[in-house]
Amino acid sequence: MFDSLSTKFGSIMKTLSGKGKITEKNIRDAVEEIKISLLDADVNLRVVRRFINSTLEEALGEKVLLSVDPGQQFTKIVYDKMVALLGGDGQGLNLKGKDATSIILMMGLQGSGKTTTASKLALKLTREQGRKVMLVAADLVRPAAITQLQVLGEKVGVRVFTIPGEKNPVRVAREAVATARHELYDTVIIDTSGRMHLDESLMKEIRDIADAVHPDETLFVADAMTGQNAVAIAQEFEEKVGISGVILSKFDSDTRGGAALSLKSVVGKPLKFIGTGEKPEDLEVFHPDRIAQRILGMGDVVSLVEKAQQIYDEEEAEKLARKMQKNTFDLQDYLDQLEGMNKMGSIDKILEMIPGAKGNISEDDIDMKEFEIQKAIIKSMTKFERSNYRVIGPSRRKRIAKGSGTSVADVNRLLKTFEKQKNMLRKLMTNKKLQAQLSRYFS
Ligand SMILES: Nc1nc2c(ncn2[C@@H]2O[C@H](COP(=O)(O)OP(=O)(O)OP(=O)(O)O)[C@@H](O)[C@H]2O)c(=O)[nH]1
Ligand SMILES: [Mg+2]
Repeated sequence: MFDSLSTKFGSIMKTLSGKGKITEKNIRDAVEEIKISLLDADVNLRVVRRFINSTLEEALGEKVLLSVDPGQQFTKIVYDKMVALLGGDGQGLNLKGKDATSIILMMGLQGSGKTTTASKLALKLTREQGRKVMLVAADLVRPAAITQLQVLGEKVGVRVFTIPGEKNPVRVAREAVATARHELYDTVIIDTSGRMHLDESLMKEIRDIADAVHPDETLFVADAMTGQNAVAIAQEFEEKVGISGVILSKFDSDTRGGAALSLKSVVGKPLKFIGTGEKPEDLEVFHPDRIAQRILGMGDVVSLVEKAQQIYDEEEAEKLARKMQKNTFDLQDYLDQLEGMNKMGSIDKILEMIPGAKGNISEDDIDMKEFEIQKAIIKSMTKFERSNYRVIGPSRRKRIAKGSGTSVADVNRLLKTFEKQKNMLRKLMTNKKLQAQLSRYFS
């Protein structure tokens, strides 16, 4: 998501950065280009207009035109506006303490991802917050819906409440909540049915369930792939039922992302989570600042480090971040990264999070076979060579190539790639803002 938007923003910002002086015309041109790329990305027209006007107003102020680094000032303004557009500070769920029973109601159109997301949320709340969660099968429309939730519930180790044969979803919801209170579950997640299109009976059904159980969170699940349509539907749910937050599913899809950028602004409700895949773990808290950084091509180092942290143990991740900060990242670290990569998920997802990686690293670089070759090469190096790549001259290259069953050209290529990465990391780490972010993260 946001791929082409991010590429375009990257080049717009690049034109302005580094200029000692920029004129009003430069800014107007850049803002015009931003406008076009937002519209191209399918962002709601009203949202674009508001975004553009407020950016222009601020950017034309003296602060930018007369500042020492106008390009940077301009980027900061666009970044701040983007964060605001996406919803300001990230927001989690508003649930009661564990001594009471909190209720989450999932809603949305058919196929938007309600059932999958309900189970992802159950896993997250169980695993990360130690909550005792009950899933409730209140989709009684689609015949296989109950079984689907049961299968998912089993996968994530969460109980699924059903009443066999019952046709009234309100009764299922009510009884589930009563059971949960009685058996001291602190969280109840109710999966409801979706319809192909908005219709009165769907709205009424959801409203009746909400009236019966008084949910703490009514989460609207929107499919990122439906684009602008998702915005209109969310608005409808907000008017008819009331929503407390939005979850954007299928964020991993190859869509332009305009819906995500418009939702908060049009519906006025925060985006709380994003679904990033089909597996139960693929649900992330939505952080407006990180997404804004990703869109502006500033990358998403914190998410990346967090992801790494889930895989390696904490100590390892911290070591890596410190190395990145101190620029002592060596071939051994590179090897460790390569080995961890399979575990971290698709290369694409990772590249998206590395600032400057998109566009700088070509398709060839992300060839898995190439990674295997690189691993073999580093493994044929001595410990000394791994930590001092500069000593690897022609004769060592020959030996390493032979030892790893590769060619000298392969070794040369690996060293070049490594050097490029190292330089990229160095540049990244001299970026004060990111550095501050990292040290805040690891303090
Ligand atoms: N790639 C990807 N697929 C997803 C994501 N979330 C859900 N899906 C897939 O989308 C499809 C529909 O998901 P469901 O959870 O069944 O959707 P639903 O809203 O419950 O559908 P109904 O109950 O029929 O209304 C499934 O194949 C899911 O695996 C996501 O974040 N990424
Ligand atoms: Mg469902």
